[in-house]
Formats: sequence, C-alpha cells, structure tokens
Amino acid sequence: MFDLVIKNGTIVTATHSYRADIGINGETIAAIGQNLAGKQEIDAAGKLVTPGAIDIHVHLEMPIGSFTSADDFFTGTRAAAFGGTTAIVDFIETQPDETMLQALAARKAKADARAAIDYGLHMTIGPTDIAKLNQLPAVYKAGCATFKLYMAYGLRLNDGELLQALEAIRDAGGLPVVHAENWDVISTLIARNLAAGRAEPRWHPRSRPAEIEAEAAGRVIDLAEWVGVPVHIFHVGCQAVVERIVAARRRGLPVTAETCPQYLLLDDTVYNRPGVEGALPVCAPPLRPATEPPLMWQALAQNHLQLVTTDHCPFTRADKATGLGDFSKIPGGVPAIEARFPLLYSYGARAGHFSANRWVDMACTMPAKLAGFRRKGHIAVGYDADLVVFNPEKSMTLSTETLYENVDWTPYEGVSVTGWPEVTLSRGYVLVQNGEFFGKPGQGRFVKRSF
Ligand code: DUC
Ligand code: ZN
Repeated sequence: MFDLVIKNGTIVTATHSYRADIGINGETIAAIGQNLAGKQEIDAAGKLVTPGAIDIHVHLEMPIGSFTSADDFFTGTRAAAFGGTTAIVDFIETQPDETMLQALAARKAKADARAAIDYGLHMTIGPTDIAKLNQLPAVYKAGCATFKLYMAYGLRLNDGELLQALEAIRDAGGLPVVHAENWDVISTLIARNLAAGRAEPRWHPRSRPAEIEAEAAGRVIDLAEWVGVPVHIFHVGCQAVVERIVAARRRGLPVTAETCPQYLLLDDTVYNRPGVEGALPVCAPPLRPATEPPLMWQALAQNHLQLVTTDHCPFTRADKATGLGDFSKIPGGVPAIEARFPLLYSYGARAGHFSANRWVDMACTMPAKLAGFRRKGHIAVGYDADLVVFNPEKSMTLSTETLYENVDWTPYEGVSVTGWPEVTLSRGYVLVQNGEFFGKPGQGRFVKRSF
C-alpha cells in the first residue's frame, strides 16, 4: 500500500510512453508497475503522466534599474505550478561589498520564505565579481552549479573578464550560462537611433541585429573552447545564432542552447503596435521577423536547440509605459512561466513538430540534466515525486483573467491551447488539482545542484 498512486495513466518520459501506475511513498517515486494500490489514488485514465516541468531561466522579484519584476517567489511559483512546472532556477547578484556566499544566503532567505515549488539559483558573475573568483569552489559546493555571464547590460563582462570567469568556472566544475549579445554595437546603434529621433519600440529590435547577436554567441563559444569548459547559450531566437551552435556541436564541442516561447510564437511586428502595446513585448534579445519562429521549431525538432525555458521577467503596463519616449528605457522581459509547458505541447507536440517524448525532454529532462538537478526531470524509482497529470484534450484560452501570473498583460492574450495540467505534484504533495491550489508560501525548497 503506497501513500499515493497515480493509476491508469500513460507515462511519458523523454524516451518512452507506456501505461503504468506510479506508487509514491512520502516525497519519492517508490514503484512503477501494474495494479498498484494506495491509501490515496488519482485516476489518470486518458491522461499523460509526465515529470514536473523545469524552467531553468526565470527572474522573480528581480530589480532592473528602478523597477522590480512583478512576480515574487510566491506568485511566480504558484503560476508555474498551475502550468505544470515544479522547479525553477532563478539568479543571484552579488553586491560589491558582499561575498558570493552572503549574496546566496540573502537571495535564499527571500525565496525560502515565499517559494511554493523547489528552486535553484544561478550565481551571476559581474565585473565586480572578477576579484572574487576564488570564491567559486565554495559557491559550487553550496549548490550553485551554474554561473550566469552577461555580455550586455551593466553586468556585462569584457572579453578579458569573460576569459577569467570561464577559467574559474571550469576549475570549480561548474557550467557557464550566457546572455550573448554585443553591447558595444548595441549601445552605438541605440544612441544613433535616438539621436535621429527614432525612439519608438520598433527601433528596439533594429538596435540589436541578429548577425551581431550571433557574433557574441560565436565569441563566447570560441572562448569556452579555448578555455576547455562547456557552455550553455541562453534565449536563442534567431537562425544566425542557431548556426553558430550547430557549427560548434558539429566540431564536437559541449555547447548547448535554449529558446523560449516568445521566440517560437511571436515576431517583431508586435513592436509596431500603437502606444504601450508596442512596448509590452520588449525583451532582450528581441523578437525577430516572422521568418524566424518556424526555424526555431525546426531547430528544436532537430535537437540543434536542446531545451526551452521562459526568461520569465514580467513588468506591468505602467512600468513598460515609462519607456515610451525612449525604447532603450523600457524594462525588458515578458511573462511565460505559467503557460510554457502547455504551449509547447499544443504548438509543438500536438502540432506535429516533435513527439510527446521530445516535449518532455526539452521541458523536463534536459533542463534537469543541464542544470544539475539529480533527482528531478524524470520518472523513475528514487526520483522526487514531482509529477504532472496532463489532460491532452483540455482546451484553454489564455488570458490575464485566468492566468495566475501577477502582471496585467500576457503576450498570449486570447491564444488557445489544447492540453493543460490537471494535477501538479511537488515531492508527492498535491499542489494543484483541477484548478485549485493547495500549496503555501515557503513550501518549496532550495535544491543543491551539482554535476
Ligand atoms: N532579458 C530580458 O528581456 N529580461 C530579463 C533579462 C534578459 O536577459
Ligand atoms: Zn534572463
């Protein structure tokens, strides 16, 4: 007799689909088999049973300039749970007068009080952290196995700093995860466009050309190759970058990359919308011309891109409107933490771009492997009982009215999906069932990650 049994469902892993029951004891998957009996049972007949989805790129309550992203660790993780996501990885930024372990403790304290699902944290290495690179082994040991490097914005590293950071990450046994854009070119183009009176949101993508984004991705791949460290490229939305990744992987380099729903489902015509509507989807890297999203679906199908994250970083309409007279002042980021898993099912697997197994691979299993979650992202005995009972026939129309994300717009307003989670389990606990949330702030745990 197990504590809980999920009965009669079709288990979908990254490699197989099969009919079986899952027996759970406490927080762990204890058995997979036929005719299992539990003190509590959930009937999953006609449903898919997948690992909980994992989103390794989110920004909750993230300060950017004078703004803070609108979802905090509770609202963001609750929204994630409604959409079938049971673990996230957010970010730490170390202040100049702090050690990295102090910064980890501070960020962890914030998340521990609020998170409703398990989480990890990437350690950001900014320019003032170059003097602190000897702290990396301790940071890795504390469970931050992945290190964020920016090539854009105030936290960007120059090439010499990138080199030093990559070497230190290699020596600590960690994985660099990189925002690859060429900031010198971007800031020159922004200044040129603003000086010419070109201040509307449509000048945002025109200040960040795809070819130049590819240059930055290629540069960090080359540096990582020379240093001898794997590298993961964040938020790829154009074929020019995919080509750099394919070329590196063909050379046998340990290079991986992700895309996000916005680069699969939206294009740069949204920036032409009048008023604040054109400012809302400003994010970096920017959305690209309509020829690009089909290429991103293809790149996922061919495993040129290995996973899908969200870069969830919501700002309110009021926040976005502050940049209407100058596109470079619009706080960048879009929401997607809730709908990523269903959107990928509906528009990816159901639409025939790839199998349901590949869907699970890119949203659950690969993110866990890549980020160093050792007991998540797969359905097997001994793994955390983070599971989703997914109804492949349930239709939903996405809207700010029904989504739980704490922001007053969504790029997917009015978009229909077929397939939505009915039950989300976090370590054996029923967090969401039939649209009702049973979690509470702080029940998510920090997960130490390692390779
Ligand atoms: N890009 C965004 O648009 N927002 C958050 C951080 C990032 O890289
Ligand atoms: Zn990001």
